[in-house]
Amino acid sequence: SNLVQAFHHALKNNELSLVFQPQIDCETSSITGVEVFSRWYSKQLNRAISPLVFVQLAEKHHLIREFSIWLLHSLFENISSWLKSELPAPKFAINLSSLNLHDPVFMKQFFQLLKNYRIPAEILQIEITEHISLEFFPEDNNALTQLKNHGISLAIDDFGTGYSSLSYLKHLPIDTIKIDRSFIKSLPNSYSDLAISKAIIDIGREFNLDVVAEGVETQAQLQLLKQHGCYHIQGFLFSEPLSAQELKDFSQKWN
Ligand code: G
Ligand code: G
Ligand code: MN
Ligand code: NA
Repeated sequence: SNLVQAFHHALKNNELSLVFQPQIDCETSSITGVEVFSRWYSKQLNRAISPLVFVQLAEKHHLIREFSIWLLHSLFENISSWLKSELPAPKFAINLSSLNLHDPVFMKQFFQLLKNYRIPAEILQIEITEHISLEFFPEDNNALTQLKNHGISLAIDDFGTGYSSLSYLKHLPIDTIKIDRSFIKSLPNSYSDLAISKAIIDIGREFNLDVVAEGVETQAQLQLLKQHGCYHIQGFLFSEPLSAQELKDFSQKWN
């Protein structure tokens, strides 16, 4: 289709870019991490296309390896430049497709790139969503264990929205869970969303996991989360996703 062709063109012609959303530690008032998102503005189509659309497209049309490799190159360039600056480096959290984790060629390239760019593995986190069934486990687990053994940390994105959250915790070497924006959105007014958010924070405490709240937009949400022991906050309240330069400026203000 038109869109597939345009995406192919985009991959070859540098139409994709990265943006970075800060994650703030409210206890120390510092940036502990950033989540990396991709952006695509197509010159041919004369509009921006959401990653929700083009990631699915890439998955469907066997372009997901090429896309995620592009992402790694672009990210590692950014990280290299960051490490040369005086600024303390945050953790960079990447969204990978589960197809990438099933792709041994991709995994091999990933570790090769890490080495070539001399990126310290500890600076990376991989976000996996739990919208994939547990049947994928034996294999996934393998890729995830490899990542973990290299020193890369693992986060479960959209925690609580899939159908196997607790099994994930039991079976995978997870470091971080992210409270999905859908549970934060109606705080502080929704009793059930508050109950769920509190339960997730408690699970984090029991399993000794880092808990990051996503999509925090208001002071009232922030206060409530802090009150219940969640101090790692990602959302428009602090910042929307930023360009690399904007992130450096933002970081300068916070450190
Ligand atoms: O900010 P936003 O509209 O970018 O993100 C929409 C969705 O697209 C989110 O669920 C996010 O996880 C996903 N997404 C954004 N960038 C990437 C990416 O680089 N890779 C993958 N796999 N998903 C992404
Ligand atoms: O990877 P994930 O599905 O969690 O992606 C999070 C999505 O939420 C991205 O599209 C990101 O741009 C968006 N987002 C991040 N913070 C906020 C926020 O505070 N409010 C809203 N409405 N969206 C947010
Ligand atoms: Mn994410
Ligand atoms: Na999420």
